[in-house]
Amino acid sequence: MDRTGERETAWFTLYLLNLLWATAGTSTQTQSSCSVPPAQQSLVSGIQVLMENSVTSSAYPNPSILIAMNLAGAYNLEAQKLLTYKLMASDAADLSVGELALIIMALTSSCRDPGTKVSILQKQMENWEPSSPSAEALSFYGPSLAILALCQQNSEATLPIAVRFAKTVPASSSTFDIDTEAVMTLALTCMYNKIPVGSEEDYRTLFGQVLKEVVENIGTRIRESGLIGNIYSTGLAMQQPNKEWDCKKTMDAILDEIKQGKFRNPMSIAQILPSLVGKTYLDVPQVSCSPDHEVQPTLPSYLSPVPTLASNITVTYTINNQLRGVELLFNVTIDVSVKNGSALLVVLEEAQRKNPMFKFETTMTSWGLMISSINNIAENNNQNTYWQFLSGKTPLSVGVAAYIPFNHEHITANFTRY
Ligand code: B12
Ligand SMILES: *[C@@H]1O[C@H](CO)[C@@H](O)[C@H](O)[C@H]1NC(C)=O
Ligand SMILES: *[C@@H]1O[C@H](CO)[C@@H](O)[C@H](O)[C@H]1NC(C)=O
Ligand SMILES: *[C@@H]1O[C@H](CO)[C@@H](O)[C@H](O)[C@H]1NC(C)=O
Ligand SMILES: *[C@@H]1O[C@H](CO)[C@@H](O)[C@H](O)[C@H]1NC(C)=O
Repeated sequence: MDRTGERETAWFTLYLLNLLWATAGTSTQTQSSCSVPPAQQSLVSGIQVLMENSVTSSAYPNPSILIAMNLAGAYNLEAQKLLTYKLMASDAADLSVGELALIIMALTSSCRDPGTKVSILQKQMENWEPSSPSAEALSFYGPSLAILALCQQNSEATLPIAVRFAKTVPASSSTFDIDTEAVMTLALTCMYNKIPVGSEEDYRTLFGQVLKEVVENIGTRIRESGLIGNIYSTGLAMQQPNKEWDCKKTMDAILDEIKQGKFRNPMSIAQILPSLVGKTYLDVPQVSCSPDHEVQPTLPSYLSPVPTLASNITVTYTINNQLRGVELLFNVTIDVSVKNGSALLVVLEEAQRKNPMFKFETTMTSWGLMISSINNIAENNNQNTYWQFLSGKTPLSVGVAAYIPFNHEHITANFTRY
């Protein structure tokens, strides 16, 4: 579809965007109604400390954590330094466009020059194209991060890349997940705000139209509880500058989830923290790097460890592949006994110990361990296949290292497509 011809909608789009976006667009302010109440501040500093303390010399160097701590104001200056140096030393050749983009934003947020990483990412994005005409929505997450990072470094050079990107978006926009739409919104907002004065109006129409669709779609995913999508997409979704929604309700819902201990994974904290301190990824180029925060924050009491329970539970575990290799199809079930309170990962290990068919492999990622292969059937990015985990028929909302099964639960690992 040729969007540049849609002149009639152009005026409406501009009108709408002027309502939705701050015109200058350099820094985003959060409405005062949407800030964390003083009485709840310790919840926020509590998870920030948890996130910062996850940074060790042996841990996966996670750029999202550096971005979050710099936007919020780092407490742990050692962790900040360690992460900055590790990310500076990372080799761009081994990284996906999304990883590269996050590292560029992370180094920028630490006031470091990302150097050749920017030109490498730009080259990669010049050659980028969706894997197929009906490209999978999830495959836009990394490229959206890339447009955002490049826009912040050199918006003029990014313009042709972003135009091509925006033109590929509309066909599948209704199927996007909230996480992807949130990042896409940030990327296109950055581009929209940096269209050079006097350039063709068509850019505004193009970016404006896609933005309008995506922001409207995010609007339809605001739940009764105030969450946008699920709890782990809400942090990213809150960064979109649509001021129409009841931000206070969303904030209260998130603070409640934090109280319940749902934000222990450092990556989940890294994605929610900017919104809790009234910042977005659009603020990355404006971070001031003078040292602040010498004081250690007060910690809330909810972080006390869960007591370990002595009794064992039984978990039924099925591995199912109906997708790959006619002679390789399998659907096998095993009962395993594990200590009550164990993570699902322990169930997988116990199953593997009892029966070699349940052999599995993992990959380390920013979210933790991902199950990449079971019984020699491996996920494949080009074929959009992966191991999905379900409880009964419901997909799990966290990974195997975080999920705690209950007695007689039926967990399935199903090889499927996204
Ligand atoms: C794309 C995506 C996927 C793709 C990744 C492959 C691909 N080719 O892109 C697929 C479909 C495989 C996937 C699978 C799952 N995902 Co996913 N995924 C995402 C998404 C939208 C973007 C990730 C990304 O590209 N990041 C950018 C790159 C640059 O960063 P990265 O760290 O290198 O990215 C890698 C990791 O994110 C990893 N990954 C993706 N999802 C998950 C989930 C877990 C638990 C782990 C450990 C790793 C992991 O795959 C990425 C590519 O290698 C995020 C959204 C978000 N808010 O982060 C959700 C998200 C991370 N996924 C989530 C979940 C729950 C899952 C599943 C557990 C779902 C399930 N029921 O099976 C499975 C993993 C199961 C397993 N085998 O271990 C949740 C995690 C919540 C949490 N607190 O743990 C998120 C936040 C979505 C959400 N809002 O709920 N996912
Ligand atoms: C796989 O096994 C489970 C549990 O035994 C069963 O409910 C399911 O119908 C089977 N699925 C297929 C595709 O054979
Ligand atoms: C209890 O679970 C552990 C693994 O967590 C296992 O090693 C042990 O054998 C189980 N005990 C019984 C009685 O099944
Ligand atoms: C397992 O522990 C939970 C609390 O964490 C408890 O509610 C449940 O009854 C326990 N189950 C068994 C079988 O001991
Ligand atoms: C498991 O994956 C297969 C292949 O993609 C799919 O047809 C089936 O519906 C999935 N089962 C569940 C329970 O999601």
